[in-house]
Amino acid sequence: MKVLILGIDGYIGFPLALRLLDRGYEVYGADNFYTRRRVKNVGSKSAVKINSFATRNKKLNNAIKFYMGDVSNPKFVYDIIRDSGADAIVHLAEQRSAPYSMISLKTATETLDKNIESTMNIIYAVKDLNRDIHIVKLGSMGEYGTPNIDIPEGFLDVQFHGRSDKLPFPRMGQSWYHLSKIFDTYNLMLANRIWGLNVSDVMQGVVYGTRTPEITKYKLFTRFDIDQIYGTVLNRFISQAVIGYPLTVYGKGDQKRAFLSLEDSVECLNLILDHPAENEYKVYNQFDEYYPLNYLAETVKNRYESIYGKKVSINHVPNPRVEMEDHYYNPANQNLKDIGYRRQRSLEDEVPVMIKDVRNNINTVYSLKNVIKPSTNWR
Ligand code: USQ
Repeated sequence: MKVLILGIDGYIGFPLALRLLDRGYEVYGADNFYTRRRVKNVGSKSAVKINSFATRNKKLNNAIKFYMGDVSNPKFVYDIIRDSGADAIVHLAEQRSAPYSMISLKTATETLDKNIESTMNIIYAVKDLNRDIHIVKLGSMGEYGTPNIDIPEGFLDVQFHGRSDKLPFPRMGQSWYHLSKIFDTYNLMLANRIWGLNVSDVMQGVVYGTRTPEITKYKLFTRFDIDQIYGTVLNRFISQAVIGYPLTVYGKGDQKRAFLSLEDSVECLNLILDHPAENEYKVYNQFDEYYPLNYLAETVKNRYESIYGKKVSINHVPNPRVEMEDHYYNPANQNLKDIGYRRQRSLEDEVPVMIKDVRNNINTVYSLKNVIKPSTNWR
């Protein structure tokens, strides 16, 4: 199978490429190195050292056929889909930071424009060039927000005034980034309805981790961001513990979010590629487990203290975001289990491995101390 990974230089794109190469897929990839530039612009960089994409690909004997370009450019998207002859496209090439989208009008509209355009470019190119292509699109668990009822996978059985229907579950994202993913969801749903495109829309939770078996095998790391714009919560907590910085829990810390390890993310995407949507728009809630943030902070603290004997403190900083800090949360993830997903790595397995990898890059983490403190305020 030929798979085209858009955003192949990214946190998930690169380990996914390694996994697919190892499993015998033909891997094509595109990137414009936007994340590297944007992270540099906020004074940061990957806390785990990574080489350029070209150097990493060279170590793989250039096994990845690479296209340099921007997926918000329709001609580029048409050209690479035609040239690769891909059977499946994994779209990981959107602006992926909620805080970035909340900095200003400019970053909000940039996020909305670029993200929506890129998905529309894929939809139209697939419709025009080859409607058999399986589109695997990365959405977000954050599209649903935190409703006071269970969260199903995309759709809800509704009874109203004596009639019933299966309708899209209400989306109540809490940043312009999450809103951009919601627009993608509706655009993909329509593309399936009118042209029968094969879509797997992946509502992914927060990913954590530094490794997959292939990263270890090839000694080729993926990026690992820890700054207040691009770093996600557990990756930040680990780095904070390593340099003796108090863990920055935003607000009360009883916010619940869905999480999965990098290894599980790659495993799930591989499974979805092996089970293509056929003339359907299918939603996967992609996560392993959900936790309150306080549980994550306590886990990092306890593991660090017990392994290294150094004290870790937890600081409940004023929440820079507008979000509920204590709420009901019960999302389903049966669709992945139905195609064979079983947890590969638990939080408890992964935390010590992450601590070790981050400690091996401790000087870089110290050098990024100034970009850890949250300064992007939703209000
Ligand atoms: N948080 C802290 N301390 C921190 C950083 C974050 O308490 O130092 C809290 C946030 O307030 C939030 C939660 O942790 O309640 C998650 O924040 P995050 O920065 O780890 O993740 P988020 O902004 O939600 O976005 C990330 C990815 C995004 C993906 C999303 C999945 O950047 O691409 O779509 O996770 S989800 O969270 O399910 O929407």
